[in-house]
Amino acid sequence: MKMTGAQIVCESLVREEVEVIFGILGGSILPLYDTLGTYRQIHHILVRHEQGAAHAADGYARATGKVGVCLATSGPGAANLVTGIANAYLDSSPIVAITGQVARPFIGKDAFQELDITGITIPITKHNYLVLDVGSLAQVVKEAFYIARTGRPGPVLIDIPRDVFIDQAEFNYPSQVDLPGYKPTLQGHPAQIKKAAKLINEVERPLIIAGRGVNISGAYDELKQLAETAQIPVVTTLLGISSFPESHVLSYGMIGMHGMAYANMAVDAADLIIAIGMRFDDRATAKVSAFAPHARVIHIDIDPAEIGKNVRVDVPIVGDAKVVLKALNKQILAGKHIDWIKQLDDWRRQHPSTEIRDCEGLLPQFVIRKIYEVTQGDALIVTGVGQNQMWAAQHYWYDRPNSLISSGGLGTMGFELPAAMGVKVGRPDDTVWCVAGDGGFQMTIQELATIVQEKLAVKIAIINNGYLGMVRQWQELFYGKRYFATPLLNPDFVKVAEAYGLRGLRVTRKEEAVPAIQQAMAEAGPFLIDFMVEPEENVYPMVPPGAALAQLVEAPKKEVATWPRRSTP
Ligand SMILES: Cc1ncc(C[n+]2csc(CCOP(=O)(O)OP(=O)(O)O)c2C)c(N)n1
Ligand SMILES: [Mg+2]
Repeated sequence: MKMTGAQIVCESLVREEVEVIFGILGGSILPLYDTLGTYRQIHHILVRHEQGAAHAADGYARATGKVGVCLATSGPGAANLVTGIANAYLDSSPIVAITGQVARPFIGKDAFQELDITGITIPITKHNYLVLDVGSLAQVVKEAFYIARTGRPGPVLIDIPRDVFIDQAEFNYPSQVDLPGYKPTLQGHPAQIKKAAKLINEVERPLIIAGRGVNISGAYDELKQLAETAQIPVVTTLLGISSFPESHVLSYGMIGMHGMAYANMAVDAADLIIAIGMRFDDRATAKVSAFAPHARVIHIDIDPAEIGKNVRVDVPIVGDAKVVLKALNKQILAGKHIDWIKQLDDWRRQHPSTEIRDCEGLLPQFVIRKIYEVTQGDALIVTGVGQNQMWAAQHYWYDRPNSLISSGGLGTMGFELPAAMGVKVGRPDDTVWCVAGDGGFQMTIQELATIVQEKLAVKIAIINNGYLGMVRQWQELFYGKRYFATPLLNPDFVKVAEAYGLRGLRVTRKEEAVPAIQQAMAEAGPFLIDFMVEPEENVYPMVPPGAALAQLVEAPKKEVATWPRRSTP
């Protein structure tokens, strides 16, 4: 049957089981929107800025494992997607972005709202397409979804000229994809797995570093089995948080610039690193030449380009984390490592890292802790970037798989609100808390309107320190306390909430925190709490830039904790 390009796109989206799309329309993409409006099985969410559409699609994808979809018109609409696409690219999140383009005869003429978006997004997409023939449209959509979700997931952009939406072609949705240059390896090489097992069975101080790849592949049980059978302590990267239950006796928290002291010390002392689905990002490794100086390294990753990129690897295994771990576990002997684990426990006792000091004022760490207590850990946490992000990573206790959603690779302020919106759309039955910075929140604040319009019960905690806090911390520690351009004059966020049509509360004192969080939870709709926290609180531990993981700085005396976050074994 003949269909228009716009119908072909919609029919293809239906075949891909797309239920929700985030976007904003405009001239070039209007033919698609006109048709999309007749497809009741696809819910279109009108965001207020295209960056919000991309982050929402990204959040949706991370929370559901499905491909998130966003739409934008040509020129400024497409350009506004760029930050969100880059964010999805760096965190391996599967999204498909569809952009309108000026009609074919206008391409290359600097036409109104013409922008070479495929050129712009080459380095930040897994693949992109400019569709010049309506006859190839179905095939392109099929490939785009396949590429986005398979192998190492990532964003794919499809740019479609206005007249291609109007042209007609026969619609046949391909049942298969065959891309000769793209065949992701899922099974690890048996000889490499054997080598890895031998090493694991031999060494004395093994350490697992779990990254986002474990969350993506859903290798929770396999990771647990490996850790428990061989008695190997587990640390995670920021995006690896919630890939292994943090209450598990073998869990030693996050490594990196603001990682747990004992986790970083463990990396420094280990004789074997088993890195799973992580890419040795510099925020995780700190000074890379001093990373794990005594360890041999097994690196399991689905992307061969990651092997040996930053860190020398002894046993590379290219494959899907779940598939590789299943095979590996068959060759793992029951182990003990009593001295090694005792060493880590001693370090944890000596350097607790996550205790919160007693303080008259409202501490941001305390706020996160109280959100954890009130939700009993049964929430999905979506963070901003900066101090709020690090406190959310350190002071909430993630036992549920894939329960922390955060911008790791790009570190995009403004991710929090639209991403939380996408998470709530994808997981409507879950409690979703958006932990926002007062700076980052203002970068995408307009999505409050979308949240209200869509009746999404996102709970928002603004960690309002009146600063671009993480940068202020660097100015304090490394730039002689010259707070240039970091203090923020903020609007009244409670009034902002009210203006947008949601309930809001301000919390200035410790005693008010729990009742406010409880009220937010009791409210059926969205709710915003403006937590006026201690303005100059710093994130510790901290590995100063350029230093090695083990050269971490712990909280200075005034910040020494007196209130244990959890009992240490
Ligand atoms: C879009 C963007 N611009 C600038 C930065 C640099 N940066 C990193 S953290 C930070 C401060 C964030 O302030 P806020 O959102 O209030 O969070 P806080 O650190 O105070 O918790 C800035 C400016 C960034 N990460 N992203
Ligand atoms: Mg701030």
